[in-house]
Amino acid sequence: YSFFASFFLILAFKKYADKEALSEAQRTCPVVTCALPGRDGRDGLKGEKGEPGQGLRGLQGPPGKVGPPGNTGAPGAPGLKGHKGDRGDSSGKELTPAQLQTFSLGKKTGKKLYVSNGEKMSFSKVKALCAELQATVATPKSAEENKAIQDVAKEEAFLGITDKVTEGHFMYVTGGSLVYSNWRKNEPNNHGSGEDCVILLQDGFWNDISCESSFLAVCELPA
Ligand code: FUC
Ligand code: CA
Repeated sequence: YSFFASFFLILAFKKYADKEALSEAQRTCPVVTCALPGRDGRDGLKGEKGEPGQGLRGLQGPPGKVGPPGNTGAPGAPGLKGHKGDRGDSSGKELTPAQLQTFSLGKKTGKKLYVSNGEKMSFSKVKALCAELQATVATPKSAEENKAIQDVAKEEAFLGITDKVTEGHFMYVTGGSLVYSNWRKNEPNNHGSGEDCVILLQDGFWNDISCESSFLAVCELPA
């Protein structure tokens, strides 16, 4: 609105100024020399660019799209020095798990070693546990071995002996008939629904018992 108002004001003022100039010339010019005013001159040169406007700025637009990924950075600095490794084996020999076990348990060469984890379980669990140790269920083949198992067993313990194959004929689970026995008086009696396993009692004598009952697990490592 103000632009148009200003424009008409300028036009109105110019018309008035031209009229004033003409009447002034008619009053002051001598008759002979006086001429009528010429036509309007050409447009002047374009003006300089104006100062920025004072109006309110528009609202900020939404953020632009995410740019492409940057280049891979330079490699990082080297990490800290690691801990010292284990001792090497200068002998060039490597120990098998069984040899390592034999060594850590202080097993004497040429002598069986009896070991227990102090747990009570069924006979099948005892066999599985001993197998994991690359061992068999404790099986005394002499009075000396029977005493050695007694020393390890703080409770009644399963022996590696059953009559599962033929009732009344006890054998080693590793195979073969008994070469030594230490039955308590009136045992084996295959009591109740049947007893195919054997336990070493606290006094060192043997009793046939159910294989499903829980007794101490004692394993033996071969001589
Ligand atoms: C005796 C033993 C059996 C069982 C029973 C409770 O008869 O011979 O094995 O232990 O007692
Ligand atoms: Ca019995």
